[in-house]
Amino acid sequence: MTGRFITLEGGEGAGKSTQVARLAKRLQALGIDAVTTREPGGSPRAERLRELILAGAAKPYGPVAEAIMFSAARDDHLTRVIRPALARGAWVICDRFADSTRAYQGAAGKVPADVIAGLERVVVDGTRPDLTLILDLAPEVGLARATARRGEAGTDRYEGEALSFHRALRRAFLDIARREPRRCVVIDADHPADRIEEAIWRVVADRLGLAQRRLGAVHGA
Ligand code: Z5A
Repeated sequence: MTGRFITLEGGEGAGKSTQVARLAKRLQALGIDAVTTREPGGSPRAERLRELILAGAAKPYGPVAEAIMFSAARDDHLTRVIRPALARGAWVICDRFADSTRAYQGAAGKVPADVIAGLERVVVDGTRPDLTLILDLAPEVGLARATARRGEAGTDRYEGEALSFHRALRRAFLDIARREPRRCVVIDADHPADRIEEAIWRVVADRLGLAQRRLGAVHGA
């Protein structure tokens, strides 16, 4: 028995965490065992690495070392959480995954593509997402949302990067979607959350064959 693996990707404040929770709720309403998780983090050891990375502890070592640290966290997360959940038939919905390494450390951070691909080959191996939803939003809008939510707290490692970095990220995610259309779907994230939720639900139902599972049940039909 194997479950389904769905990842959500995109820039800061695109609404990934919001939509991960909403998608899980709708799947659970259909009786599906839906597990939500995130990267970096998702397992106790990976969460410890998350704290270090987002506090900027890896930054002085350079982008290659950061890519290795994200990959180390991913390795533990895959081993302890994602693969066991998929093996028991659960649907795993993950807030960021390997595409974030490609975009942040690869395209925007200038780590060579063959290094990123090598790390992915070793760590991700066969556990590739069945579906990746790329929430696309102008970085100015996403950063404003992230700033409004943060209030007085300081920026983390990546929120403090220049706008040009965030624009490069957006291009990188769109490029990934263009190269892998069977896995990736771009969702316009410049809409109210309810509308994005509906768009995501249509894609999930269509791509992962939910029609047979009484799609109407979530609306009480
Ligand atoms: N990173 C990396 O470099 N390499 C890697 O391999 C991986 C990650 C895996 C993780 O930080 C950082 O690690 C990330 C990339 C890097 N960079 N940063 N910073 P994180 O998990 O703390 O941050 P994030 O992933 O960017 O998430 P976020 O900023 O929390 O954004 P979000 O999850 O996409 O959005 P949200 O939390 O759902 O919503 C943000 C706010 O907007 C919130 O107040 C919502 O209520 C609001 N919101 C949500 N949707 C809407 C709509 N539709 N309209 C208006 N307002 C909305």
